[in-house]
Amino acid sequence: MPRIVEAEVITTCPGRNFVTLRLVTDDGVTGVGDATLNGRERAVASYLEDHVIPCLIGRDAHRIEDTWQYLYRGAYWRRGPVTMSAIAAVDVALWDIKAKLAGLPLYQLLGGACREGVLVYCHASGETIEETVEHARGFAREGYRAIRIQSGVPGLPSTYGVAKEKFAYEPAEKGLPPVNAWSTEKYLRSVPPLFAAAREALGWDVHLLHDVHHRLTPIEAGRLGKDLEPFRPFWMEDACPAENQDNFRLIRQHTTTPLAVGEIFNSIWDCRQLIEEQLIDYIRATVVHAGGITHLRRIAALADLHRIRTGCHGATDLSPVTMAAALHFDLSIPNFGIQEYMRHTAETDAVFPHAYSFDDGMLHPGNEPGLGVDIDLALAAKYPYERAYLPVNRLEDGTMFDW
Ligand code: CS2
Ligand code: MG
Repeated sequence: MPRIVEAEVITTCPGRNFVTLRLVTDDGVTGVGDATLNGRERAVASYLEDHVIPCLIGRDAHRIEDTWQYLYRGAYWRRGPVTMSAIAAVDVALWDIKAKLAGLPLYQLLGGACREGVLVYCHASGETIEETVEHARGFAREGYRAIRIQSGVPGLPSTYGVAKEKFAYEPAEKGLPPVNAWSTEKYLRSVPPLFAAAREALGWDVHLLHDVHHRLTPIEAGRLGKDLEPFRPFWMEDACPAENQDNFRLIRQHTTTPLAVGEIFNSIWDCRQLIEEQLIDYIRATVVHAGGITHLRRIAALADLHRIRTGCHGATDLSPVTMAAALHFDLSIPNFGIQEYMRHTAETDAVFPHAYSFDDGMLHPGNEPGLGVDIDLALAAKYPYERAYLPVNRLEDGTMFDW
């Protein structure tokens, strides 16, 4: 029986912070798990180093479910993004070890492939509609079949989702949290013309997605969903905050635009009502923030009962370890919908060498035993942690708002 004999938390910052748990068994097999919680990275690192790791040493690495239950029930203080990200890191590292010991790519242990590849969507953005559409055209030429479109809002100095550099929008700023400005009225006026221009330029064979990022009331979300119906969005994401899952009943009453939510969810309890009442169409919970593969499979199974598909979060603040694990998960479940794929920088890819690859609008995890991803410890050590924050958002009158 393989016993866990070493456990290490590696914090590295190749352009942005990542926290990785690395486990080693007594026969030298290693497993990695992502523990990155953007803007609160040290909290999860400490939860693992100071509280979880002492309990892992000596445990049977094959006992994934028992370890999950031990860390979930044994904490007493259940759920929350820090706890569930720490549990996720242990869970994924143990699945990596188990698959390596079996000599199989992880998806084969999860029931094998249900599809040939994993449909992904990328992020197109720009200060203006024209810039955004041009950015989207480039991705369409690269073979992406699904593109998220986000543009600047006329009259607002800054907003979510518009990349500063050409590469990708990176929601983590060194120093103290930058302050964005928000106006729902200006935003609601700006989105339908963006979709009209994108459909005009890209046609109907590409899926178009949009992220509202928690900023509307339910009735405003109903309004936007109705306005976008002629353009057939693939989904409207995070239409409003979802602590009160009832909010989505009101949105549902007013629009058939598909709804996606859940990237900030950390357990099945955050989405049970949304799923059981079919208030959403895609659940966005992720391997890294919703308790790992073990718990995310439960969420996907509940969603499948209610004809809801997955659409896992995949922003650059989820490391390549999460992307690899997500792809094995995505390949293996019957109700897969789509996978977000914000490409990491070359520095990040060098720190996390991986087997997953992109072709014809899809990703595949590869067939290396385990996850097919690792962390280069020597290279990781060259990028020390640098505290960084997500932006905050205020209305034009200064009222603190949702970002
Ligand atoms: C966004 C993320 O990718 C998305 O859907 O919501 O960029 C999100 O803002 C970041 O992951 C937050 O850390
Ligand atoms: Mg989002």
